[in-house]
Amino acid sequence: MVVLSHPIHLENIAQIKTCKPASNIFTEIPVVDLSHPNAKHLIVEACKELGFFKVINHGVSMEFLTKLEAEAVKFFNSPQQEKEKSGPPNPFGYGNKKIGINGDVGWIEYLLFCTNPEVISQNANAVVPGISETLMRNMACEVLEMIADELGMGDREGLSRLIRDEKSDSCFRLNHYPPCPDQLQALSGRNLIGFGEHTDPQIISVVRSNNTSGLQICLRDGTWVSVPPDHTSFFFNVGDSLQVMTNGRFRSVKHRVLANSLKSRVSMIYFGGPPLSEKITPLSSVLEEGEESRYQEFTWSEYKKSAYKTRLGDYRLGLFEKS
Ligand code: GA4
Repeated sequence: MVVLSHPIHLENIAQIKTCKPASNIFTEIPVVDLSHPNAKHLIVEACKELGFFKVINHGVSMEFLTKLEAEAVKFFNSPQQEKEKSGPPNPFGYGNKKIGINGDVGWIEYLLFCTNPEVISQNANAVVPGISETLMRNMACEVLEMIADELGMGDREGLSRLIRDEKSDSCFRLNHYPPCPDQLQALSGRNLIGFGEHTDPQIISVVRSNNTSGLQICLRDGTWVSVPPDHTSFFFNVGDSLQVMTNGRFRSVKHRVLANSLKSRVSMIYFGGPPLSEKITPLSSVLEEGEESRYQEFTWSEYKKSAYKTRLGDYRLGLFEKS
């Protein structure tokens, strides 16, 4: 268990939404063994059905993952004033409870940074030694290459190139969800929302967390289910851009995080985004003859600008759907 020695203060707690403690544990998360010959097929099936899957046999040692986690814990354990030096997040930097700029709040503190060298100067302070996005970007590329293969794109690197590109607009975040305060749990029997429901705007996201539960995904029928944590694996979710690139065949999964009543949750996430000027439009290899795009054409820059004007739970793709 991760022990963080600086509990977060209780101010503004009333603004944070609550939710019944997780009960619906989902045992059917698709598990993809990256070394298995059938992996690419399983990935594509999971992207269509759930927009979410877990990757095992990824080749990253537990020793390395433990080291990364320790760096993140060290950062969150440092004095509040030190952390604040990397904030506020506009949009990159250290944030505490406030998410985005449109009024969302959660039981969370985080560090958000951009991985594009052209933007890095804007968040020079927001760097944790030893933490780099390379590992998770490489894994995202491997998975995108399998997807491209399975979708018959011809060019195996057609998708991964978008996030390998030096102009790729990807970002990385470290999250710390402190335990839900006893007072609140006892009074209402409810958990605080750590990160409210949302979909990720980018192409694909890779998540690694410690062994604390909290992540939930929304199934097709609208049921919220809890994802059993697994600190040895990586979880992947489809983002809005990949949903558009597959003309709605892949599902950008709605997800959220509930605070755990007993333990801290620490996670790190890589959000693979394309260059700003990239047109987000359905891949010709997925379209059937005569099939039209369900979305108006837009660039990643246009989508991102529009996304940053929304609240977390808004349906961001709605503005770009053809009527
Ligand atoms: C959700 C996915 C990523 O965490 C993120 C988030 C971003 C932020 O935290 O600043 C956003 C959110 C995310 C979507 C809508 C806007 C922007 C907060 C928010 C209310 C870094 C991202 O790219 O989009």
